[in-house]
Amino acid sequence: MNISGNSPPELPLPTVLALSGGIGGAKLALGLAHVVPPEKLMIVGNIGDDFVHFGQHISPDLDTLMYTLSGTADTEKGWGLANESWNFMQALKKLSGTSGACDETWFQLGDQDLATHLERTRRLAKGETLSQITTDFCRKFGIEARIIPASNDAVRTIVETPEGDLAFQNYFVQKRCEPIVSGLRFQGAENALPTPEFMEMFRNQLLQAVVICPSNPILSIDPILAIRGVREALRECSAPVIAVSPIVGGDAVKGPTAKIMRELGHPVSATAVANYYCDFLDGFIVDFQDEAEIPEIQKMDVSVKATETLMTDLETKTVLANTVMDFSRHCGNRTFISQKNGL
Ligand code: FO1
Repeated sequence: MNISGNSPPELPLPTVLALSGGIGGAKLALGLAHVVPPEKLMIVGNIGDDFVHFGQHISPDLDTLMYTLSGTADTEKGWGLANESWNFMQALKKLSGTSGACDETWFQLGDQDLATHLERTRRLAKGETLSQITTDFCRKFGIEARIIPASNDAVRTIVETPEGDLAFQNYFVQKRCEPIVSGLRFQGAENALPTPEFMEMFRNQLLQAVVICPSNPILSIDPILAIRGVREALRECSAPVIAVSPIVGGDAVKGPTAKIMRELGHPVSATAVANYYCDFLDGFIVDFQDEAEIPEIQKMDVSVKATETLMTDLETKTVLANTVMDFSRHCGNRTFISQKNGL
């Protein structure tokens, strides 16, 4: 309610839904934010990487999205804030030493970034949802598009290795992705509910496109798909679902995607990524370098387009985002595709 007692005007429902992890996905999310009117864009971020460190709730992918879309991200590192200071870390290192068994300085928290985690944790403890807090933070960062977590419930990626189970950040940052991955599980996903705003998108008759950003399919998108009802909603949604391959020239652009795919027995190829999503996919965008794989992917009844997928600056991000949106229009709606397939 506002001061006059009237309810605030209802915001129009967004019509483009993007699913994203951190660094790679956030690049396309930024491009989309430049080509889709901001009130029409909703970005759902992975929360499988979230963890509690020094008692603070850290949501790396939501923060990477928020910092990237607000233009405040450290684009060199891909995470954290630009022009960051590290006084907290330096003071912490002095106290904990470098050899102590309880040294927790392996996870770098910049001074300004720390404020995000402290304020989030304080508000979660007061009973606000992660979605409410993220929405409010984004507004304060001047972001007009909506960024929300995939769920307000806890979903935690557990990496199974020969050394035992590792929480995601212990695997990713502390152990630098070195242990062999024998399996992954998303603790809590089976009982977690998707955020209501996320599910509402699938009921929106005006939904134009669902975009799976070029994030790691196994580490960043799968924790979203594992949440109750999400994969089914994607299979049944009326709008075209378009994914962008994170593989370029048979390798991952950055990060451990290729290593993990290999260790889990998946070929490192655009085809393997398409196969991962093929039960709900209408369109798939591959890099020019992987063009030879198009006939194989088309066998999955998926439309495929080759383009330049490397995003090195704002222009390449917006060009790719425009290509994705044009391609989604080309892919048409699900009814047409179902008729085409005689389903
Ligand atoms: N990644 C690192 O490689 N090292 C870090 O010390 C680190 C700290 C960090 C702090 C806040 C935050 O939001 C993200 C941070 N990341 C760090 C990135 C993060 O661990 C991963 O990039 C994502 O979880 C993977 O998407």
